[in-house]
Amino acid sequence: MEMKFFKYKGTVFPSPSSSVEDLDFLENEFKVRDDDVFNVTYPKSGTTWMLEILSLIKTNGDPTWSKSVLNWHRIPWIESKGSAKKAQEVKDNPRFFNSHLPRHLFIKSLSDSKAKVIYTVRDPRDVIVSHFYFGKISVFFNEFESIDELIKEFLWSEELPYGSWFDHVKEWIQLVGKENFMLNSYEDMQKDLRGTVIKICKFLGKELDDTALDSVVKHSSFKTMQENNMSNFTQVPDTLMDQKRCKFIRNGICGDWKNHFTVAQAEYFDKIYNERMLGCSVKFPWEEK
Ligand code: PPS
Repeated sequence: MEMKFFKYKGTVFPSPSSSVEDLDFLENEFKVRDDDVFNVTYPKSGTTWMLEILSLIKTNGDPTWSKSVLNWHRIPWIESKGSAKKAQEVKDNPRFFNSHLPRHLFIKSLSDSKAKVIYTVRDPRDVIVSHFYFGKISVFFNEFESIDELIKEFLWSEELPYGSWFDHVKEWIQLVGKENFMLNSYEDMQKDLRGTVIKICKFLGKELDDTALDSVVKHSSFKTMQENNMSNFTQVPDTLMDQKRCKFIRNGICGDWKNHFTVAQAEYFDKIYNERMLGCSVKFPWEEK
């Protein structure tokens, strides 16, 4: 029987989406180009949303591409099976990619390049809730019996796909301050999507007029994406993702954890979170009281 997960250098990855050979090629042989753009996240932090925004920025707000081509073909997950080898052949620049890889397993040639990285973070309590529901519908994550079980796993274990949230975030934010690195948050996107799109355009050196900006915002809204069959993963076979149980583009709010955590769970989470983030130089939106 095929294993659901495998390990690469100690980190867990879902077998249906990647392999040791793919990750090894990506880390050691893939050639980053200076004008590449990477949409990097810990899973369930807003990857697909950023993918949509980048697709729309690329087409100057024209939604034709987003409405006619599957999102993973528009902007592939670079660690997924065969993706890196295929990307080497791509002639067009700039290339856009998504990735959930932790920094220490990322493409080595990134360090010597001017390629841009947009790293999106999300309140880890909402990441837990989103992960909990995704585990019920997909083969990429395990299903947990209760939120309580997942909270403990999230806080203490290294065995979730793509590793620990704490390590992932702490490693990537070491690049804050570099001119080719942009730290973004799901919370900022919710608070001011237009402002975030403007920031992304500035970071990418791309100028969009007001009409184009309005179109990016409109076509990357929760409702539009939920209804867009090229963006909502309904084209993925049920055997991999069964959305009859729950939609991939599920709820899309900040603070959903308040509907799922008990007071005791929230207090326990805060305690361990504060311990594990001690000394972290970045203040995140969800830490503001
Ligand atoms: S994955 O599987 O790691 O690629 O998932 P990811 O795309 O990172 O995260 C999925 C969550 O993002 C929400 N989402 C959105 N929220 C607001 N607006 C838009 N347009 C949007 N698109 C996706 C999605 O609903 C998942 O969050 P939850 O909390 O489960 O709803």
